[in-house]
Amino acid sequence: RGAVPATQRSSWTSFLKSIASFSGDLSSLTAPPFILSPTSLTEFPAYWCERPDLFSAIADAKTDEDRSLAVLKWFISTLKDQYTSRNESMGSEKKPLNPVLGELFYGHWPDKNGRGKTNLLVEQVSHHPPITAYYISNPSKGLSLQGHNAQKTSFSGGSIIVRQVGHAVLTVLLPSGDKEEFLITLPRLRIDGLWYGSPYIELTDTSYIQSSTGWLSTIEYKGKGYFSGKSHSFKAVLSAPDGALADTIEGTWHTTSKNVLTGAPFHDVTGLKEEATVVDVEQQGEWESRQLWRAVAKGIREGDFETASREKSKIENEQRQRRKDEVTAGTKWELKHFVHIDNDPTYENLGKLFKANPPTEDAYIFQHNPPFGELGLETGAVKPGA
Ligand code: 0T9
Repeated sequence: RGAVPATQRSSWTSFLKSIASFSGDLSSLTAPPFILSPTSLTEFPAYWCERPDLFSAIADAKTDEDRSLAVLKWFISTLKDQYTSRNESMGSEKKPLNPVLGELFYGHWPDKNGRGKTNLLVEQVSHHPPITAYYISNPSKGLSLQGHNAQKTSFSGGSIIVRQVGHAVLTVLLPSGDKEEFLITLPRLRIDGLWYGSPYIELTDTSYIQSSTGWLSTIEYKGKGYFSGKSHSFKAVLSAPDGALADTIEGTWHTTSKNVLTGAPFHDVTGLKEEATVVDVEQQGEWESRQLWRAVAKGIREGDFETASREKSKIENEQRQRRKDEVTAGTKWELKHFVHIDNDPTYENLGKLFKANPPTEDAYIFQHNPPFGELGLETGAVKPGA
């Protein structure tokens, strides 16, 4: 149990017991200090774009097949950042701060080498269960990614099993004026290494990227002992609109992969990622994640867990009071940037093509509304060259 500090052993054991006997919203359980991260889940959508050149390259592909390959390459290249970056920066997976309703996170990646500027906007649209909605856009390239994330968790064989609920839709405005959409579903996660106090994620099962042109990527995830025998392995198959197999890619998503048919290298994430540019915390509004969690994060970073937990309670109490006041006043919290719809037509229509399970999902639609503009972030995707 090497990674658990001696003084936190019993508290880690009881935390694991509470996970094992609990199913539902893990984010609300109190965990021992050594496993706490100073970062809120509202920052996580930034992982979609920490390789902004690969995102922008989607717009430069010339054929439907090449565009689907570019989307697959970008998607696979996000996985290392999404699922292993806490291990790299903090030594293991950690428990993120549990966002409050209305929490916001804004950022961007600057224009460099003609790749265009990429904007990131995130809003916490539900607290219990936690649901995070995001909109990422590169207007000069005609690209936008809209999605939301929630999790359903259970415990099995000593690991936490996380089914991701939600999906993303990537929209590409083509030079012809046509619009191509990609429905992106999300892999399942297994959180291993809990007993030793050094949790890490393995991806399992299958996820899909379905284009409105009919091209489909089917991505299978395996850990140690399958395909290549290595952890973080995947195999992706690209099929044409008529179902014919066009390409097979194999490798490990946190390093490199290659095209099995041609032997050509496919993705490579051994190089550096690029974190989003975010305004200094001093200049952030009170609902912006780093400002909102400032005192808690400072406590966690400095090992002052008394302050961290006192500041966390303050935020939680303030939230509880807010919800009570709304009930008394008969009002409802208004989302700032998104509108909820019960049935996403893009999910339903594209999902049919690969028999998505579930067959329908809800979505949060970005409203292209202020103060998006005031933040110096361009609204919406515009036609390339327009
Ligand atoms: C969307 C991602 C998601 C969010 C996190 C499961 C998890 C919350 C959700 C799925 C992102 O695109 C990708 C990466 C990591 C996921 C988190 C890993 C994790 O452990 C947490 C859960 C809620 C816990 O904090 C479990 C308890 C903890 C002690 C284990 C480290």
